Amino acid sequence: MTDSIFDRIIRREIPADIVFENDELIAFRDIAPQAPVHVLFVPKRGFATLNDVPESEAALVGRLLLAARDYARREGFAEDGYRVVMNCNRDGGQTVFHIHLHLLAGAPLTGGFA
Ligand code: DGP
Repeated sequence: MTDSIFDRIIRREIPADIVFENDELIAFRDIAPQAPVHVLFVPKRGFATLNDVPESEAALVGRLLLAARDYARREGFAEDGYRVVMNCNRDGGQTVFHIHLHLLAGAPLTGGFA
């Protein structure tokens, strides 16, 4: 389990622009957006990296992905399109060691987001 900056956001110890929350997930705007829409979807039960997620949590990872899709639908950009990315460890560009899914949208994403 983690005690990351995202755990501090979950505990409301530091502010964030929260756009979605339920019992097991939270989503907030990235502090350094790489696209017009850049939201991070974060499980409250934190694993440091995707490598640390046990098979028994497969459904949680599925719900994380579908929460991002549902947000895209609610916000009205699902049909135009979006990108979801999860970085893992150094070569994946991961900087916060609490798994999170990036949702990027709002413009054609032609470059390679890392
Ligand atoms: P990654 O490189 O995949 O670990 O992505 C971490 C992202 O988290 C990065 O895009 C910047 C964002 N981030 C880091 N610290 C904070 C913070 O305190 N608040 C918010 N909203 N985002 C943060």
